[in-house]
Amino acid sequence: MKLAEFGATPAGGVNRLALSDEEIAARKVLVAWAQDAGLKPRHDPVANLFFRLEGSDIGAAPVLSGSHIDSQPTGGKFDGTFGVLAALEAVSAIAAHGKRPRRSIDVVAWMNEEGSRFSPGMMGSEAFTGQRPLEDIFAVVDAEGVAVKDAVARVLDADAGIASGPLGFPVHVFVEAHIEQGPVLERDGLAIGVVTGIQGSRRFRVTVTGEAAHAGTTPRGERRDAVLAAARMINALAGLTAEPADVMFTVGLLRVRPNAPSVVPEEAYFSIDLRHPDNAVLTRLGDAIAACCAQEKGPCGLDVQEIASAPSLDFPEALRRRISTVAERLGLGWREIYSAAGHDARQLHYHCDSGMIFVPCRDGISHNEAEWAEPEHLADGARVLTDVLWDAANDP
Ligand code: HGY
Ligand code: MN
Ligand code: MN
Repeated sequence: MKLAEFGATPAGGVNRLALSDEEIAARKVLVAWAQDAGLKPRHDPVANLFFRLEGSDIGAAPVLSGSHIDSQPTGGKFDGTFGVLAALEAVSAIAAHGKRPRRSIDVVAWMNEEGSRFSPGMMGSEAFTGQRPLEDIFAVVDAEGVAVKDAVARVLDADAGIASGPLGFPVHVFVEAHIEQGPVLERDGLAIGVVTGIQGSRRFRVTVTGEAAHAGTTPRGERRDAVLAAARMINALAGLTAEPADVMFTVGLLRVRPNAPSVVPEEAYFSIDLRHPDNAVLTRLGDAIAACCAQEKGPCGLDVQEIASAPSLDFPEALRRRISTVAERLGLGWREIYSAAGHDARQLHYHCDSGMIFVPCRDGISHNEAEWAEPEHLADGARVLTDVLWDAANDP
């Protein structure tokens, strides 16, 4: 609730975009809470933020747990934030009981998971795991032309007095707690979701180039209307991706230039977010997108860029079992569940054994200001996370 004050919207949601002033203010509160708990804060060159509970064997690869505190523009209080605060709560509780694990435990808030201000998302975890070169990440600009490189420098400056750490280090196990962002756990009346994997996704940006012209005087045959062409493309893409029924196709961003009512649009720029659990389906449909757009372009120019591609994955069985064993031990109802939403754990999966713990959220609503989760569900998730982190931090 306190963190939700940073970027709070009148409708009760959160607008705390990556590397924004709101996120800088929220980081300061996180650091203060961590220091109160006796943890050591540090950041890395892409402004990932870490809080460490030092273990007795400081040479052993640490356990890592966390998520993100950046939000969508009309985001909720819990997406990402729960995972960071549950990890902070877990480590604070361990420290408060004077218990010292063998392996250090690091809490992490990843930079720019959501990818709305700077696309694509998951930049912090991609840089940490070496999945995307730092210069590519730093070169991305937002709609105002601000580059990630400059926005990161500003955040690092604002992190007054925080130690700097390396970009990437060996990790024993990564665990991310997150609200489900779907209706299954609530429908089944279960407290814990043991996440089996994450569906694959491919993201594109399409630029349709027409010609600005007078809306009243320009004859139809002479028009190069970028919006009419984009509309035909989006409609055709919806048809292309209509089957199988569980293909997720979203055009969430559409920018028109000059975006003036009496000017035939000279440019339409739109996003494509395509997701499916079967990599073969994702390959077949994703590879057909450019041709599908080209068929509808008419007299306009067309540029289709794929900006991110991540195959569907299954988390390791042993870590899933570790989570379900803890849920059993705590007497909490659980089930296995597949993640339709993307998470930083998808990047860590290629770096170390990774897993996720879901808790229910009301009506499965997320990426919406009405997002809500019950305190006792959040507490149950944090309890499972605490035991999982403690167990893993004492692995030989
Ligand atoms: O889009 C996603 O799946 C994530 O919530 N950013
Ligand atoms: Mn999230
Ligand atoms: Mn999200």
